[in-house]
Amino acid sequence: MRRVLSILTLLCGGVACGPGVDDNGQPPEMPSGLRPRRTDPTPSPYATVWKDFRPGPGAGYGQDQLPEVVFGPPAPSGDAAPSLDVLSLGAQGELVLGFGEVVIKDGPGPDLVIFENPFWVKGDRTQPYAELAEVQVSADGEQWHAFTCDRVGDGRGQFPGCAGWRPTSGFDPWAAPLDPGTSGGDAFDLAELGLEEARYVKLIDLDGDPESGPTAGFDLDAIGVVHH
Ligand SMILES: [Ca+2]
Ligand SMILES: [Ca+2]
Repeated sequence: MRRVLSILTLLCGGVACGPGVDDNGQPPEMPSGLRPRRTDPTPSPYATVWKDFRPGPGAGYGQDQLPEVVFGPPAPSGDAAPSLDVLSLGAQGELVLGFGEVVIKDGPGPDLVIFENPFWVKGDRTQPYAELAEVQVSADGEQWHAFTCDRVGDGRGQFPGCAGWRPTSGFDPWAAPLDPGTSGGDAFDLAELGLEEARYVKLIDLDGDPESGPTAGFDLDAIGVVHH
């Protein structure tokens, strides 16, 4: 089952939760003394570089916590409720993150994992509360390669090639390597695109409803690298 309206709208009371980004899509400047809440090992296998954000209509949620809300590991809240530690992209919004010195490499099987905040509606694994995005990767931040996303789905709650439908599991986020089999989230394999490595990931919301602001569209929690 797909739902256009975001449950987070209820939690934000239908009003903007954050101060927003500037005209260039940049996050607000961090107040002095404010540090990211997470202590990441070096190098972190999660996104650490803020590259670009073009919020779509209905965005707003999470923007008061940029950029660290999308850095570091995911903050799973179980299969039955959404993580609130996310950034909503808005309808057709776009976000690009990087990984610094960490290069995503094509190893056996999946190479990166996208963590949105889907959950199983009433515990039914055929009914994820899915909000989909297309995933693109790039080695230089200029030339992009898109995974083919089946946004219609298979009718059993799976949307192959898309991000935003497989819940995050409770797992040790610093166990190396990151294992999509235990972490949950949506896994992607560079080999499907014929690529050996990538440095940037772009997410493009597919089905967000501008009327469901400030939580419209895909809600990013984290991006993790499996092979690097
Ligand atoms: Ca691979
Ligand atoms: Ca969501």
